[in-house]
Amino acid sequence: MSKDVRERSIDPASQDMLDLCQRAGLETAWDRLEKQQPQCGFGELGLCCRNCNMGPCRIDPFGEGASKGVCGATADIIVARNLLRMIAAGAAAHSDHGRGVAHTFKLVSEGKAPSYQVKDQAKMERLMEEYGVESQMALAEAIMAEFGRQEGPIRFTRRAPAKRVELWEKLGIDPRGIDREIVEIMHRTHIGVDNDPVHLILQGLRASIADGWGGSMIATELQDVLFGTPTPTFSEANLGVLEPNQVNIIVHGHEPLLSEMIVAAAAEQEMVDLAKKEGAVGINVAGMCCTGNEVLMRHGVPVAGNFLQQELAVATGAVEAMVVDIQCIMPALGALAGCFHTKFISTSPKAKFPGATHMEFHEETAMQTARAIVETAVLNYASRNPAKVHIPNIKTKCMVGFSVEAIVSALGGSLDPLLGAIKSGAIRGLGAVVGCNNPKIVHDWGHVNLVKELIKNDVLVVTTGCNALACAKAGLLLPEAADMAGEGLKGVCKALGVPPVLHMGSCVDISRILVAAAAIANALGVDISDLPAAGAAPEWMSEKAVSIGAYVVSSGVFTVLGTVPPVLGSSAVASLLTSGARDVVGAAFAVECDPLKAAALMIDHIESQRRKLGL
Ligand code: SF4
Ligand code: MSK
Repeated sequence: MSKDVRERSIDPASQDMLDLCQRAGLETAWDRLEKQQPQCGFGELGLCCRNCNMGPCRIDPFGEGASKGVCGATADIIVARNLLRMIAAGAAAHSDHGRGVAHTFKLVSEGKAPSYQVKDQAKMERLMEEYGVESQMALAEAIMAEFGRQEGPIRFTRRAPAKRVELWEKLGIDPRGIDREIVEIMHRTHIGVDNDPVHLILQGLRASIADGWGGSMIATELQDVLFGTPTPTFSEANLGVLEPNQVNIIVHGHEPLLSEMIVAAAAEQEMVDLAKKEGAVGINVAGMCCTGNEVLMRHGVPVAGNFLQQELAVATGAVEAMVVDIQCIMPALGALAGCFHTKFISTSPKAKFPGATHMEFHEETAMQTARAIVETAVLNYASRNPAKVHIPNIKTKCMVGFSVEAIVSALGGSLDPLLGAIKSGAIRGLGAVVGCNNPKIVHDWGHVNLVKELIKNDVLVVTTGCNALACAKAGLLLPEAADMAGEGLKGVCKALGVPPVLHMGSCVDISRILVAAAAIANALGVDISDLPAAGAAPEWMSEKAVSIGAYVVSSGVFTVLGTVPPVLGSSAVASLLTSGARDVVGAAFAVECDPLKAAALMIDHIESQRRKLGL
């Protein structure tokens, strides 16, 4: 094996496939990152502006060239505006996902989406009570109205502790409608509108709160209503879940709306019989990224990998169909799929890709589309070239599906045992570790090392997204992983039979972490910012992660980023985010690329919060 694959990933299955890709001349994201070197220094610092056609303008960070854009915008203004546009894009992505689920829920209540039913009636009734409405239809309409609401508040923001809501109101960042806040960012960052960096960033926080406590939370809650609230279940993770003798269908992206139907269609006897007729022994659906997390935690569907493994999965030559919906899908997949028999199938009316076959999904005909996709995959099995098949024989068992409801139930019906363990010091605090992969960081290295260090120090970890999948592959989502934890956490996990790292779902399910944090803060009679808790995104890359970071900090949680955000071109913005924010929202960001040092920062913070609480 060549040396550099170990410099690209710590995951043996990925190393195996990277080695194969190198030998076969198949290009991956790591190769393309190399070809991008050196990356634009102005872009890295956030110092270039294309917001009008007098530009593009860029500020010389060494103070020798231009210090202002043509309009007079300074480094501080340009960096703040660029950051805000990242937040807007991230909040838009999560919230449009939430809107899609809300739209489906509305169609179900109108009887227009026969493929779907309400699976969690009790949760729907709790939501109806929360909204003060009497019918499913009224709930659907009230939730849909959250997006276009001209005045606040967004209902779910009131799940935050009262002190937090008061603070948001005082700061003027209690969000109005979700769409309104995103539009206002685009307006304020247009040339010649808002040119005060602090004022700009406060609007970024407001829009991000509308994401976390709005769009993302709507997605989570209604997905639970439609598809069931996750409960702990066992499955497997990594490329070894692909089956050599079965039709392999990968569902990739973020929305479970179609993938739920694909899982059901692939289990139909008619489809299985067709697969057998085509020479396969069955149909194997596997997940990727957050669509993978969704079907993993609700159905135990095995997951083939996280963000940086999407190309590696196709390169196994054993994938009949790579079915994608929205977000985190590399446009490179089309050309790569063209080197194999793999059908690259796009399904969202919002997302088309070069080299893809488009089989458009609509809620009204979801099951028919799912069947057509599964049939396409099955009929493609005969085109598989066995000489090109290489599936790494590597997969790991995992325990997933810790919704807040499931955590409370594992604790025997209330949060008290958890609070007791935190108070006694058996559990020092909570670490929320989330986010993507990024080839700038050795794949999974940041995730796995940070999480291992936290649990070793008795910090209970909750995880979502690609971090959750990195932890699954590393065996950290198993009750046995408690042996890697410190004595206190180990004792609690062994007593409850749970892993020291709790899988809470997909990216939008970071809203579950907010709900859990609010519940713990309320039980202790404090604000979220007082809790012995810290967050981290060790390998983040997406704009959604920027919005997530902003709403997590706005909610009062100290957060460590493992890749550097493009803000260092403005010392004013950088210091606002890393220290000034503490005086405003009670929490701030830190940037630390070394996962062990990042863990140390989180542990220091947790210990100092414990001292302040007198624990
Ligand atoms: Fe340049 Fe100002 Fe236009 Fe940006 S908005 S491109 S800084 S002139
Ligand atoms: S999939 S946003 S790479 S976590 Fe949610 Fe992973 Fe990040 Fe996409």
